Amino acid sequence: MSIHISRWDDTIVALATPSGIGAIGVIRLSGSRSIDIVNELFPSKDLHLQNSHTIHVGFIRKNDTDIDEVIVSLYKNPKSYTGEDVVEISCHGSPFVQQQVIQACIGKGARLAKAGEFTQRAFLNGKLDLTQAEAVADLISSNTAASQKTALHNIRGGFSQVLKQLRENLIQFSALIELELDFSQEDVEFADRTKFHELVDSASIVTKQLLQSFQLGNVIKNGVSVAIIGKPNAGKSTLLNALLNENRAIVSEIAGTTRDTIEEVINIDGILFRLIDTAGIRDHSTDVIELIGIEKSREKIKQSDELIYIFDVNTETLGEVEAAVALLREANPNYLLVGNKTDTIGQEKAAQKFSGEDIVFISAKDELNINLLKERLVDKVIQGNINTENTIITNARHYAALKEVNTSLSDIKTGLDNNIPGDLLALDIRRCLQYISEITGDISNEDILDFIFSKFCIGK
Ligand SMILES: Nc1nc2c(ncn2[C@@H]2O[C@H](COP(=O)(O)OP(=O)(O)OP(=O)(O)O)[C@@H](O)[C@H]2O)c(=O)[nH]1
Ligand SMILES: [Mg+2]
Repeated sequence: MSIHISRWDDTIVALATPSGIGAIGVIRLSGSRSIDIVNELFPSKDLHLQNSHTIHVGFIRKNDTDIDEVIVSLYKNPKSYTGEDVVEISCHGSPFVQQQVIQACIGKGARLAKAGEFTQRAFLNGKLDLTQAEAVADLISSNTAASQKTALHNIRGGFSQVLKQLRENLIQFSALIELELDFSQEDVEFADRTKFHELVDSASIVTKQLLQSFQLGNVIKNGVSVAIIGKPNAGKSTLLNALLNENRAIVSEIAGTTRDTIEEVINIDGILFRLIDTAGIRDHSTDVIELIGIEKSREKIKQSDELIYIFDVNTETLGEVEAAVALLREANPNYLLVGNKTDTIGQEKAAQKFSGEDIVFISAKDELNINLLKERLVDKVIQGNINTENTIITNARHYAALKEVNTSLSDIKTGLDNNIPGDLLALDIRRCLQYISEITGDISNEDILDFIFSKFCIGK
């Protein structure tokens, strides 16, 4: 395994807080010279004489001029984020002051950090494994409660723990098989095949669960697109406005009001939903612009993660709803039926008229049952199994490697069923281990590492 040790002698510096004006800005240094460098700029105290994990107030001074009054925090290796000597300078939040402090550090021999370099060093020093390091990037960019929770769970090593268990079991078995091979003359079996069968089965189950969680993970990370579709005048735009709680889309009694799609984002229970109001679909329209809109609506039906099919409980018949359901099943089975305008005929009568279908009855105009609809939208995404305490895959790289793990586990299973010789079995197990290790970074190549860490922001 080759690792860029060469640039390790450098001491790196970067602004660790977002650039721009804030109450404070934190400048972080990491590397063997970080204490030296800050010490030269900090006449108030000799930082070399201070204990790790202490903070110190004083001035940063460059060429006999005070730049700012700051607080310096010391973290001596190995007990720091990167595992190296780390110094953090909390200065006042003006970008000008921050730049001056950074420039002063560079003047004393620090180098500006590259994106993700702090976390990369943490990984290379064994402070984090790759899944944890990637979770740091996810946490920084998380914009909902759910994505934050998942990322935090993985930083704490949730995913790594599951993989570690898997890996240990396989290694144990593979060691026994290798031992068997050493005694191949004697025709002994150290490794209990039945027990291993069970182990592989349970590993497959875990892997499959993780693979399935990817869809949910994607949702947590990227949000769910929901197209609101239905006939003209069904109340699609009124519903969009009710869900958003604002008058975003034009509503009118004229059929064909919405001609272009309108997209807005809402956060329900920590999940981002991208709502798309569409042009009502009707078979006969002579309006060219409306026809283009209808074409767009048809596209959205196929592309979106979820559909809301909304209809007017007064004008639509049960037969028409059933016909729509048949079409939806084919186009995009992830739909929710919404009966609108119940304020006119009442909930009960509406329920009677459309009994037999699973429908959420609402009045978009009076904002009746809008919260119930929101709950149903969330339920549909998570299908009862979102619990961010569980391990959820949100990362495409992990997903790809897990798929390989899954394949090699089935190969092992097939091998066991066919009683293949131990040396072949050992090969399959090693391949499986290889993929598991790729995820955690126990085996990694430079390209993968560079790719992962380049996605971080500077200062992390
Ligand atoms: N009584 C009643 N009227 C509603 C309700 N929701 C919408 N409407 C009315 O139905 C008409 C059409 O509403 P829109 O929201 O524009 O319908 P749309 O589905 O977006 O229509 P297009 O954009 O033309 O396809 C308007 O006059 C609304 O005020 C409701 O819950 N109850
Ligand atoms: Mg509309």
